[in-house]
Amino acid sequence: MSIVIIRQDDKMDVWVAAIKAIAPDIPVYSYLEEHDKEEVEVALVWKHPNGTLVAYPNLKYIASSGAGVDFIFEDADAPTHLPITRVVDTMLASDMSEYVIAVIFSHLKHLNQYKINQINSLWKPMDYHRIADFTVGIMGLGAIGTVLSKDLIRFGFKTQGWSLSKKSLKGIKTYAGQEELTNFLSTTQILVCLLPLTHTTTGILNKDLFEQLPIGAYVINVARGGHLVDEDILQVLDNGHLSGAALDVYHQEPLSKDHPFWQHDKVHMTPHYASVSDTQSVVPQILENYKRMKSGKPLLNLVSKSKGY
Ligand code: OXD
Repeated sequence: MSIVIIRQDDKMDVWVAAIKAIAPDIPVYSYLEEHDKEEVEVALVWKHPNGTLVAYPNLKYIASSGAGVDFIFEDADAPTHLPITRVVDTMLASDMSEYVIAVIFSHLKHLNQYKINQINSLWKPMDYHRIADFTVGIMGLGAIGTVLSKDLIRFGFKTQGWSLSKKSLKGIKTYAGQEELTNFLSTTQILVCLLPLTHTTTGILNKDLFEQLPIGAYVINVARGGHLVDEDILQVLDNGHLSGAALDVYHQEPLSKDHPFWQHDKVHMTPHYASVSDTQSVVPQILENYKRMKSGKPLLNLVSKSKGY
């Protein structure tokens, strides 16, 4: 009875070692090494190559090693009738919150523009903004959005949130559903997208949405590239409706070298690094679910198939 790890990045060995360190009795394999596929009960996946899960006939559940599970549903061959779990982790949430807050402060103080000015040897002081100048609107009020909202409030930001279904969070005004989206957008000067990627949210960051934000609004997408319509954001950045955007996720990762985002003065880019599952923090919950599966207890952090997250 074993766990297989299937991912395409360079962290396979780190995950195998992290599980072995805590649970030396549980056989754990990289999908690339020789192993008995019939013995495997759990697939711990992160952006696995499509089609790789079908090789395991006795899987009991699929575990995403991140917060997102969209890539599992995108694999038409994945056995999505099985239970799917995801990571809900305080470190993943606080890392994301720290990243978003760093980007917001950089925007307030024009640090991106000053870097560009420095490269051009340009001495050009600008008026700066203060925390009190902006209302931050968070789209997606799950575990990560909740931590971010608390941190923003601690810094003194006026904070509000929007989610697909109604949520109430201490200290912030919340909006829900399509019918309240316009009101939420019209009062949001810095928009942070933390939504899960599902059929409902694909392409939600589009021209129609951007035009409902106040002129000069700033957009931060740390969720998935699939939320954003790239041509639409370029259009509203170029016509001045948005003052800038910080993007950490893209339709294609790594982003192709000829994509216009790379050279755009108003786009601040990072390579899907805002918040990455830390093995030390996450492996205990992966093993807790393994134990639960073995003893017939309900799994933690189960994904709702109907919602897609
Ligand atoms: C995640 C991510 O979903 O890193 O955990 O994007």
